[in-house]
Amino acid sequence: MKKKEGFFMKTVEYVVTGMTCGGCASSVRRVVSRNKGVSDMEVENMENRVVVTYDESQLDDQTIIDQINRLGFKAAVKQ
Ligand SMILES: [Cu+2]
Repeated sequence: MKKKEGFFMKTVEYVVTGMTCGGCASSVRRVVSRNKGVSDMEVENMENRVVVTYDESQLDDQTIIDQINRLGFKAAVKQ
């Protein structure tokens, strides 16, 4: 966890299954990147991988996971 401009940023990797094409990846990107506090995001549907860097005073893992699941995919924090 590093301090950046007064906020606590963290980078979390999620395993997301069900993203079968670039369109799936775009919808995940669109929904999650809209959250306040997201500073960076990577989506790789071929690798079931989503990486989000966010300010944990504004957002949390469960919110991100719920948003992805609501789109019809299955998300979990990578262990
Ligand atoms: Cu798709």
